[in-house]
Amino acid sequence: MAGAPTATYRVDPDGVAVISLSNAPVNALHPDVLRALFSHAAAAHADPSVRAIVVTGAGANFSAGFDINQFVSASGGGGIDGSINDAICAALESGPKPTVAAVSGVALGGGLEVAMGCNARVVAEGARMGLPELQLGIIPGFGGTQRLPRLVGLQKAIEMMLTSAPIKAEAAKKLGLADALAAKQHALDIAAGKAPRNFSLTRGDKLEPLGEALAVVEFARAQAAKRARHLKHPQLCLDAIQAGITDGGAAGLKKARGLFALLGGMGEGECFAAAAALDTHKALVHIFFAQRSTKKVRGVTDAGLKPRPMRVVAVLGGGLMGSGIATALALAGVDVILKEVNQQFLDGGMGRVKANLASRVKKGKMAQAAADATLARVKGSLDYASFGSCDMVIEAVIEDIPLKQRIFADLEAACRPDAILATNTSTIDIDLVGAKTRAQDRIVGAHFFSPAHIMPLLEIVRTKSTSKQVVLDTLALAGAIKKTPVVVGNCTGFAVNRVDAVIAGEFGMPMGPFRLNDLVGSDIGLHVGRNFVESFSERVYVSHLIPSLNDAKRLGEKTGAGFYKGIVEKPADLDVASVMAMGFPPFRGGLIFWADLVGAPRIVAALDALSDKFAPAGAGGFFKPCDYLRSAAAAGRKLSAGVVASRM
Ligand code: T1G
Repeated sequence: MAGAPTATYRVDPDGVAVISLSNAPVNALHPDVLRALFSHAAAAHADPSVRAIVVTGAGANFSAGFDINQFVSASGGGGIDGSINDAICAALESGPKPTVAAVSGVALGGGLEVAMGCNARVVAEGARMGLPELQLGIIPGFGGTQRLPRLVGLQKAIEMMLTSAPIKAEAAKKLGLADALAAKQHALDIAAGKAPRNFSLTRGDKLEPLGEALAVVEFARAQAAKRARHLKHPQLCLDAIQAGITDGGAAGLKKARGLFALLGGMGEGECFAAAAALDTHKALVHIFFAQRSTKKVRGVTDAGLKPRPMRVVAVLGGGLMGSGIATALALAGVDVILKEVNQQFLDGGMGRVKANLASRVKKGKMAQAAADATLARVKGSLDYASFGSCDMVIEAVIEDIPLKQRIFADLEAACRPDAILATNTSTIDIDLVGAKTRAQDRIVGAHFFSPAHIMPLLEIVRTKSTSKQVVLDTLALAGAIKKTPVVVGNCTGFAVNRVDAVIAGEFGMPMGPFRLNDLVGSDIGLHVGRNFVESFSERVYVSHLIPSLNDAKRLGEKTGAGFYKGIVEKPADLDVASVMAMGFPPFRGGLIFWADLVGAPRIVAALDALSDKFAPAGAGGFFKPCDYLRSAAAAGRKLSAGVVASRM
């Protein structure tokens, strides 16, 4: 059980005060942590027995930055009165005693800014440091726009802020962001005058001359605008950096009256507040938590079960999908058996895995030796002889029901009784795939998106029989191979989905027939169908599909299920899926979040207008807003408040 957010304090026998940021798991800077940090620092400065101060993090990490929950709860500074930057200056940078940050794990955002407020940084191997605030639609708010350029140079600092990418300990040392000695000794050396005491807010030795510095900022502005012309906050970040360059770091910061205050001129504070007021910020914070919430599945991750390690995973089929899945697994250190039906196909599959890894080497994402070691983890096979060693099998062969049924029956015989049997099908009912086995409880859908080693989403499809343990294990595997999982229910709509996708996407109709049916309602479909049968009996085929849907009360959106079901657990899952699989822009927060931001009334109005526009061509019905959308608009209700249906 994690303790309350705070910072602990002790003074060791050498007169070093150690302040430890404490808020498991990543020491996020909750206002209580900041308050404790500043008050302990004040105590240390006032204590004559203290010669130097070391700031560190409890556990494995220094700090992942400001507590992002505070943005959601809209409590803003959470009671910090707008003087965080003043407090960092007084408590860490320019108090009577020297301060050293001892960094391990991550120092991100506000965490790195606290570390930069200290007079030196000592960084452990494997540590990662960065300012990823722009990824949340805000800008560094605790002095990062002023201190980072002065520590690592303007160009590198801008790159780090605009890309949000962290750097590793070794690079930090090379750049001058880290000082390489042991923290305690370094603090004592500064106190004794044996090592320089750096004030990163005011030093200027790494900054280019004014004209050159402004040109660097201008270039970065053009680049940022080209990369994402919709986004304002990167320009706000550059505004803050520029203000610090023209007026000096202290002046740039002086105008900042704290994290969320709108007081002051064009300093970091104002730019922060301007960024924080944008919808982009709300959308990106939503996506941050939505991505993490997909890993929590009610009744599964809270059931007190432990995920079993997936050490050996077999992949059936070495085509584009199978080889991509094998690559993703091997990259995560999993031993892979890649099975094909003949040597020629197997050679092709292995070749594709090799090519995937070679492309990573070419892009500088991994060393050749690491690629060789990864490839060595993939063993080819033409039979099931070694399948007894598998913790899991992922089938990725062609979409053929009898073939898959045969394969799953073979797998049941070849694998241990506890092995997970997963299918990558995107179109076939998972229950049907496992119909010829007695292994339904360990059959699950593991739906990757192509190319599987690159696309970040993994849809985990559970049937009514899939056990909690199997869902949990597959969730854990998704984490291990760095995929964002979304757990969805099994639905025969997969096939329907495909037909709709072909007609709507490739053929160009705005909406597929099954989707349209769900929008209009199967009851209407039945009524219209009967009219057709009566009037044009020789020209229609009498299908039992629509009457069956009516019998099952699957009338479409009005009853929450039609051809399609509601198959996701929460609206945020749809947001994550739309961002990860459809390329929906993350800064808009995902499909449902965006719709709520825009508001149901605006969407209804736009759809009505389209409906009117296309009515003369007989296509008005395609755009007619459904009852759910209309009722949400009329009641001023959020769409996410009642979303149950997924129609990706
Ligand atoms: N605040 C609150 N919770 C956080 C958090 C944060 N900053 N960072 C992580 N968590 C939670 C996360 O929700 C999850 O919770 C758990 O920690 C583990 O995270 C003033 C304003 C640190 C690299 O943007 O990049 O400082 O789901 O599952 O893969 O200028 O989390 O378990 O309940 O992601 O090992 C800037 C965000 C803040 C860093 C760890 N900082 N975090 O990754 O585990 S704004 C960031 C991360 C700021 C200042 C500004 C990653 C991580 P739960 P996880 P992980």
